[in-house]
Amino acid sequence: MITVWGYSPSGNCWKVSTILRLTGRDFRWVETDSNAGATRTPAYLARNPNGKIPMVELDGGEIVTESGAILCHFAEATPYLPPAGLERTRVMEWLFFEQYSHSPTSPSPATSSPICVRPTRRPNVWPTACATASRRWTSWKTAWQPTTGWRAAA
Ligand SMILES: N[C@@H](CCC(=O)N[C@@H](CS)C(=O)NCC(=O)O)C(=O)O
Repeated sequence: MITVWGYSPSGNCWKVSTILRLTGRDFRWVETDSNAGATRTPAYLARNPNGKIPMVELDGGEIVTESGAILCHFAEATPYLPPAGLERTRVMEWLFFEQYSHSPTSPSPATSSPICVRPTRRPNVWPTACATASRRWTSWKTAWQPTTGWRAAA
């Protein structure tokens, strides 16, 4: 079974549990309090030398880290990720924006709201790139969304 090492208050970890639920997968959650040093143990670092959560172990024992990569892995070939091409590139725009410009300055996960993006041309199709909301999300949505046809899904 898929195993997720995550910390419940973390938005990056919320993204992982969300895509697993959206795609109907069973998974085991190992609560891992990074504030209490749980990502600095030798056992954890042996699996993920970067010492961060979320971390996923696939059915075959492979380890996958980085929330955006994990989202894409589980969204592949599902309604939650467009096929290769410009619409997938739009998803990547959001994923990279979220990691570089949003996530590092977002408020605490406890005050954030979950969001996804999707193309308005295909309502109710391809909600993806789940992340945490903040004022930066609001400004991104105002400046970027009208020019691309993408909008917040939740
Ligand atoms: N780019 C990474 C960021 C992961 C990250 O920063 N995780 C935080 C919790 S949200 C963490 O593990 N912090 C503990 C630490 O850095 O020691 C991702 O998206 O997965």
